[in-house]
Amino acid sequence: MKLASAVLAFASLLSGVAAHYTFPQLVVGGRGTGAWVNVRQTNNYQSNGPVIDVASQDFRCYNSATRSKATTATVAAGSTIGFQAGQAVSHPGVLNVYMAKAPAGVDVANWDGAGQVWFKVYQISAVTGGGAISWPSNGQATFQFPLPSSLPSGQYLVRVEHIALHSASGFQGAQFYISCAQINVTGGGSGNPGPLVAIPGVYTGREPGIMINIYYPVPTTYVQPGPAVWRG
Ligand SMILES: *[C@@H]1O[C@H](CO)[C@@H](O)[C@H](O)[C@H]1NC(C)=O
Ligand SMILES: [Cu+2]
Repeated sequence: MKLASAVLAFASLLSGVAAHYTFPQLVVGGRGTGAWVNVRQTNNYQSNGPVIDVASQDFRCYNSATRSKATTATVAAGSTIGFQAGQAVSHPGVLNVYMAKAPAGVDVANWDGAGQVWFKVYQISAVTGGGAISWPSNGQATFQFPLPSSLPSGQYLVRVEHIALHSASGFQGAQFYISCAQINVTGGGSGNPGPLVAIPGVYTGREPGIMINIYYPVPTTYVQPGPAVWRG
């Protein structure tokens, strides 16, 4: 009996770990560019565990332990890029992608993304209605989105964030799965991306879309965390 419950507890621990995920690949031209090639290797590259504290420095690129840099991929403004997860996203939740332009004369490989410099370029929210809420990002492994053609040329960090909400009814219950890629945008325009936010800083952790019980009562609306998407 004791052994059986220990086995069960261990099995549920394993399934909990297996349910986690990372985003190790940038997608360019519809193809993954290899794990941790254009994406900075994150601290959780083996554990797949999430970030919980939205105020920590690791909330930006989650690489304080690896201190990793990546190779910078060259992509055209107006083209479609994306991220590929190591295994399909396996928690109900929502996705955001933020970008930040490295200051003039600074190689993005040597830049940490500090300051009020991030804008949102893509999101996948929840769908509500008919007494139900659904999570279109759940079960997907690849997330692709267009770069606006008016995006200025230059080097950028691109940060993906999946917010898992399966146990988010209390403060710091939401789980953030994060990584940052490096891109060099060519053929860009003269757009003015915004609104700009700092990361960390963009969230308190108490937003209605972050501290939320998704099961009961079933939410009738959902407020996507963060600023509006900049569409160029
Ligand atoms: C970015 O692209 C420009 C234009 O092709 C090129 O001159 C520059 O060397 C590239 N920089 C990096 C870091 O890839
Ligand atoms: Cu998990």
